[in-house]
Amino acid sequence: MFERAVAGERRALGRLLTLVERGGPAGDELAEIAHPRAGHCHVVGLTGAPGAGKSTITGRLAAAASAARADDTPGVGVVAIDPSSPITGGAILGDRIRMDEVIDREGTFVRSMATRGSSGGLALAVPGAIRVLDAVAYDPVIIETVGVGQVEVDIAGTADTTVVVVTPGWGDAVQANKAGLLEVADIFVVNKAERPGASDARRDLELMLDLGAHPVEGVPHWRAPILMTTATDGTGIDELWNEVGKHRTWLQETGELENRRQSRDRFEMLGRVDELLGAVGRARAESDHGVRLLGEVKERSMSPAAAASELLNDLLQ
Ligand SMILES: Nc1nc2c(ncn2[C@@H]2O[C@H](COP(=O)(O)OP(=O)(O)OP(=O)(O)O)[C@@H](O)[C@H]2O)c(=O)[nH]1
Ligand SMILES: [Mg+2]
Repeated sequence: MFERAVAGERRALGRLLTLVERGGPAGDELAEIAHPRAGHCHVVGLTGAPGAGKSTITGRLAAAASAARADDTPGVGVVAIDPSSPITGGAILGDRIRMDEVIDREGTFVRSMATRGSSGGLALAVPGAIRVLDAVAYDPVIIETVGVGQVEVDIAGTADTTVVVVTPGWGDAVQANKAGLLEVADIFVVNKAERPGASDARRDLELMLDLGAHPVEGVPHWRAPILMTTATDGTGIDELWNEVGKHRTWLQETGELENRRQSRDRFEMLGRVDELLGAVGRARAESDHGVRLLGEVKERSMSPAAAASELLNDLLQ
């Protein structure tokens, strides 16, 4: 199936991404196959408040990127993380429709992933999806997440280039700051820039950047540029794409790219460690030993923390 996806079969690629989402042995086997062939694509994370225009921007960016692609490459991969539950799955469809209006179908592969309340699953599924798209030569890969929870911010923050989208209006920039988005932003976009208050939003961001900027000597510093876009009609999208390219070059020239990739690998490996250790712990909690320890906690002769250490004692040496 992997070879068929490499040969350009979109259905095969879709099925591979389903395997990634499901996890388990097939997902792991796929990672073994894909990992040696990955590592080439530029990962762009796009994040911001609900309704800021992320999907519209993503569609436009993907169109700009796929127009610039070489003939022998498949184009742009898009992973849209949908924070809604599977029950209210309508939002996934909504994303599709908004993106479909602007997307170049030939040169773009769009995949929605639902969080389904399992942040751990998502933290593993996203790097897995990037790896597969990368291995079958999609470049760039754009990840859209709603920047509301820590996991979403973490995911956006593991991209090579993170774009934070805000809109004009009271406090949007301040909210982005509170959510920890300012620190992870490589590029800011004030979208819906045709609306009143757009230049105020830009000024707020400039101020916050000034306050937060502490360039350290000897450490490469990138000051996040602030771009104005009207995604609905495409204004400013070429400039945004251009800025993503500049950031990519900067990452390569300063060695920051290597650093980021390493932290992405680390993020994924540690996510896996959590998962594996958690599984071991849960299995042991069901054993006689685990039940006995839980009894001690109930009798208050042992704290839950001490019981957990005891349960994993041999692993913690
Ligand atoms: N006026 C105006 N509306 C815009 C602009 N960009 C997007 N919109 C509209 O804003 C709404 C939300 O756009 P989306 O692209 O779905 O925003 P999103 O951030 O992906 O939304 P979620 O994924 O639901 O968080 C849609 O109705 C868009 O048409 C813009 O530049 N100006
Ligand atoms: Mg969206």
